[in-house]
Amino acid sequence: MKARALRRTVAVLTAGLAVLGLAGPGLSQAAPTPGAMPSVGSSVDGQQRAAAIQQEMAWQLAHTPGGRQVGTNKIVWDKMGVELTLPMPGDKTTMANCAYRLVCVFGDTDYNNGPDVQPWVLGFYDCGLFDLGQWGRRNQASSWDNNQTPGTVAWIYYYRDENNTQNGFIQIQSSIAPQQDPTISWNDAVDLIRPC
Ligand SMILES: [Ca+2]
Repeated sequence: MKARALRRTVAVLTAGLAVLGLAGPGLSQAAPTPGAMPSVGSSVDGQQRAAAIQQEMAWQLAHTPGGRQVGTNKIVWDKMGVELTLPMPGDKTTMANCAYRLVCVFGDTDYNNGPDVQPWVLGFYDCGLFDLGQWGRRNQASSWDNNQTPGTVAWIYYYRDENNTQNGFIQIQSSIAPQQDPTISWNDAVDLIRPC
């Protein structure tokens, strides 16, 4: 094939793909880039919040591989034993939302009844050491609920130096189930959690 004919073929193919991409709703949407978490701004109404949740869900799935979306506002990482919920407009998350056998960390104080416009809940149901940075949520946690089997101890920590995690981490608090803390003593400082 001559160069000009090849160029024309490529151009036609490209145009065809562009048409295909624009033809179906959703296909033309840019894939979420796991860079910065989408921001909802300082003030949102219910409709804006619902749209922001959709954006944040897409961002979270791209940012933290291995998750599967199980509802409008919930993602589960089965292999890690972790789930994330983004409260819907009007939702008031309470302690009761942290299911039995889970330890839950909330982005806002009072189990997300505080002032944050972009609240979240991470629930852990397996033992291990988890870096909240894996979900893009270091330095945000403000309350937590240890609803594991009675007597199970959980810990939260912060890194000595977030830019060099080789320097280790320090315990902020421990919790013996069932125990709830509406305000974590070091607000917006949690980097790591050990559910058990
Ligand atoms: Ca917070």
